[in-house]
Amino acid sequence: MRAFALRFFVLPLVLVALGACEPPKHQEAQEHAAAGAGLSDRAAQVAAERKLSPDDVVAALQTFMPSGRHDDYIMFASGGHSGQVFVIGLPSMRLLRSIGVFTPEPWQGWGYGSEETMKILETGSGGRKGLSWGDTHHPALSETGGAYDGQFLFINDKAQSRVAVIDLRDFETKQILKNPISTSDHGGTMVTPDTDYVIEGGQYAQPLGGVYADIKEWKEKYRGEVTFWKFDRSKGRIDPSVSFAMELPPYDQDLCDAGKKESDGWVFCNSFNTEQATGGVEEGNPPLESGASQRDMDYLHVIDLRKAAEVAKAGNTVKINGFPVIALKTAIAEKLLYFIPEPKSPHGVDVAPRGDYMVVSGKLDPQVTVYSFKKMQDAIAAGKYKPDEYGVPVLDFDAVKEAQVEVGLGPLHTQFDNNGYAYTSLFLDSAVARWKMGPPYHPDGWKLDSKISVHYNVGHITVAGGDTVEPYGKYLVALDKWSVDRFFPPGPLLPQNLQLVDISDPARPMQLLYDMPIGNGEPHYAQIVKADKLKPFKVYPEVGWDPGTMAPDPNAPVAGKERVVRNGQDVEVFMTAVRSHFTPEHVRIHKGDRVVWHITNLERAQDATHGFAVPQYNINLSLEPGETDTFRFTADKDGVFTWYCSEFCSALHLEMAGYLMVNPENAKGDEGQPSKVPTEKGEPNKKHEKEVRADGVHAN
Ligand code: RUQ
Ligand code: CUA
Repeated sequence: MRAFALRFFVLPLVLVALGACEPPKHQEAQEHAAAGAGLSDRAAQVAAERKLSPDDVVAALQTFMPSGRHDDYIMFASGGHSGQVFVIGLPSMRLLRSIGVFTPEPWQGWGYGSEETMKILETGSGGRKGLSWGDTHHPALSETGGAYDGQFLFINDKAQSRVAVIDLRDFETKQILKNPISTSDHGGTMVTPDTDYVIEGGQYAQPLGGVYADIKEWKEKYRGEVTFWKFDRSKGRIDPSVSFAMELPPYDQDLCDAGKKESDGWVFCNSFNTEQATGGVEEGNPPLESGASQRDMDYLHVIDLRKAAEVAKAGNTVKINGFPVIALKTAIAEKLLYFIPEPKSPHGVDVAPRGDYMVVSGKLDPQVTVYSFKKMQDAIAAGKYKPDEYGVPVLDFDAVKEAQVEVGLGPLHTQFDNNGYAYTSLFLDSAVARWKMGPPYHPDGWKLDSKISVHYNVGHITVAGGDTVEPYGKYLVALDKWSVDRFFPPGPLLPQNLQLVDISDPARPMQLLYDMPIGNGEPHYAQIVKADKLKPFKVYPEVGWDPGTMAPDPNAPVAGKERVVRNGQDVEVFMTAVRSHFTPEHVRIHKGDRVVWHITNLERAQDATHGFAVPQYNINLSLEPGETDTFRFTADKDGVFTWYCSEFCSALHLEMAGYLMVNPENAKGDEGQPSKVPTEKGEPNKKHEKEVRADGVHAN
């Protein structure tokens, strides 16, 4: 390793001081060393004091960000059980944001009063009260032509079978959809190359539609499924009215991936329990995990999505909970679904950048299996298949297999770089294998190149752009489920570990650069996009902006027209916020009043966010510059509630407060308000009550 570090010409003085090398050989190196001479003594001293190896020093130099310098890459990582999405800069591995998605998040005012967010969370719960967590697995950036376009992000919740849409103009969740037919998902979210569809594959087979059937009726009544959500890019929402699902046999489906380029229009999903084991040791059955690992082969599901969409559009579906589902027998009759044997409890299926190969890893098989899309098509055309027990045509393994590469123990997930290499995580080995792709990527491929240890129990890995048609390469992040000895143990529950690995030059060994502990498990998958692909708002484009409609709110409170309007027991407050003042500062209401309260943040300066916290009413808003937000409550507790700005926005931030006085006596009509704040009588303004359909799509 030292020889490699030595080639790094910015370091010679450091390395000399470390006693690690001969003097720099090249003139160029000497000039660079001279440029850094002022710091080198001290740097060498620090390196020695901190017992840093030459590799450590290189890693530090590759990841350190001087204050104010921005990261080149942005990683969107699943927040696991937090139900959020983490936004992390690379190469520094600094956490930039946790986007509230399935779980309330108070700092962002996500689910703490803000009407928009409450409605998204409520409709996204599919009518179940009190669902306040999500198990996020797979973030998926929107794509155009198979490459990340930086516009939207999707993510699934395995626990409740849900899919969310995040708009990357403001990094806020805009929609959550409860899957109408399944109770758990896993093969989502993955997008088709132009984001026409967001794929959400199921996980554990169950009676579709959430109905009851005893597990003894498995073969008759339990089913798998995959849902194809149609994305309407112009609206920035999934449109459930043109989405559909496909019924699958009750083989627990696992991950999916969308075809691209030559395989565009096809979808590939794994399964891992073609044994149809159900567990039930207490009833004399084998335990689920061993029952599900009996067969040598499970099935890769190969789905003709384009044709399936036509079948769904023609109405050749059954309705389950009102949602169109292509029945299994229709899928077979219409030639929409094929199976391919895949070895031993597969987990990941990943489509190569040109769309020509599908790489599958069997957790209990030390090799990855590479299938050729062309061979699949040939086998389908030649009619070379036999039906499985549900009548699904099974293609011949040897006819469609391109290669198998022995990579190590417990292979899970594969990603690709820009040099024709593939990377596979090895859960049991706690390592990442780099292997060379075969033709047309490399004439002499399909072989293992090298491995790097990771710490520990790696699940997914992600390469920058590594699941697109044009991987950027350069960095790989291993998402490790265990960290064991890597960090100070904050009790018996340890952080998980995101490890940054340099893969920029296939001629150099992969090099570990950084360990990022993350105290919110389990990170599952992540995607890395170039930062310059993202064009987030600096402030909302206009004052009075409604992030729900991504347009100005016609009823937004306006400076100079702040007021409190009462109509019987209905009170509507129009408030503005600006450093360091809320207008009005006093609001007098009565117990039992129904209150609708709007606030506009008038600020135009970047980062001039105000909060709005009301004690006892569980309200905390985050009002970003220009934003208008609305909350509602019934005044069921009387007393005086000092609201305050919950962002330290200015020197007089603590003075940015006001008083909500809730009189215990019921309202008798118009109540006195401070004279500067006109009080009107009249109809409460209904227009702002944005209609939200049950599926979370705005009707207006
Ligand atoms: S996975 S267990 Cu993506 Cu490996 Cu969810
Ligand atoms: Cu506004 Cu603190």
